[in-house]
Amino acid sequence: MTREELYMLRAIELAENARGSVNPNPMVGCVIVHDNKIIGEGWHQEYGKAHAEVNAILSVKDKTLLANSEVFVSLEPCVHHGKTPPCTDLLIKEKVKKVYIANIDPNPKVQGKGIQKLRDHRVEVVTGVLHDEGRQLNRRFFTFWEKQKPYIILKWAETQDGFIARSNYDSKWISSVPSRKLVHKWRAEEDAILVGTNTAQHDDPKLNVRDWQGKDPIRIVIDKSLRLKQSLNLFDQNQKTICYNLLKEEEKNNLVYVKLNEADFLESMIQDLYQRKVMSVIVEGGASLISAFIKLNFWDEARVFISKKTFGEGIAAPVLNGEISGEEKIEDDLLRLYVKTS
Ligand code: AOF
Ligand code: ZN
Repeated sequence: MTREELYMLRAIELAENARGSVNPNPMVGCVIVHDNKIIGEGWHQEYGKAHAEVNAILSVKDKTLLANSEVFVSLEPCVHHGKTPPCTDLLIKEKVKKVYIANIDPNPKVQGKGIQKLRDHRVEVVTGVLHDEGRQLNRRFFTFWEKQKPYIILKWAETQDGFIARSNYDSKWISSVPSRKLVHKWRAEEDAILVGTNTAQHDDPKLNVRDWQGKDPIRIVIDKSLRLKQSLNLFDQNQKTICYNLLKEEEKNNLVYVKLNEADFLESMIQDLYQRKVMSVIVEGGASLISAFIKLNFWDEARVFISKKTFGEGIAAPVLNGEISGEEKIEDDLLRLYVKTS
């Protein structure tokens, strides 16, 4: 690893601190180096608050060192007046010597303009340092802007013999306790969590974060003919909930009903979520909803728990033709991770 990559790795590590706190903004980290020593570090900590570069500059004790320093930032510095003033202006004002960037910001308000402005002001710019790592870190953000849709994660647990539930829809409990805890961590990392009608009816899930510390995601439920009982946990209004259906459009407090057409139901639901700036969705079932996402090629990543239990009969688990990107043992379960290749 080169020295530039090493400093960028630190910037990416700092960015990671913001997981779950800055959506729909990207996670960004920044390291300031003078004479081969790190003199400042920062990251974008909270949506709407100071960007990584601002926090890194604030952390520098001797501000006179900024002129002639090198700045390593995981995303191209912004040029727009958003919730905060442009970071490029700050870097130019502080007369930093060189800026290293992992990725160009795909947000059309920036998209190369930050790099151009720095160069126009004689700040040297190097791009693409740990490019792949930067894209992996902010894969939700890149998908959101480049494909104009939320990043979609499919998640399910299946038995050794390939069932996701028994024929009576009973699916408790296929995966182990540590696996279920991990799912709560995942919930806190995504903007929204989606279930279909059968899962809502049979499991009566709360879809909140209980076994982990973090924010609750937006709950999304599909209930085409509005047959779900209002007494279900999903409708308790404790969390923002969107119910996609074919019949009514309504908004009361935390509960939003959105009416869609049958013909392109899932496509328009995804489009609506994009418009609402939902950057990522974790789909927690059931089998037919997950299979529909697979059929439409609407997924980006899948996380499958394979338990040692067997059911012998039941509802078949979805079948995925993705590339296995990793496997991990979690107590008695095998967690298999898939990424979409095309
Ligand atoms: C940076 N450094 O640390 C981040 C950037 O509404 P605002 O002002 O917070 O702007 C959000 C946009 O700014 C976001 O969509 C992305 O393009 C960029 N994020 N840029 O220079 C940062 N978080
Ligand atoms: Zn900025």
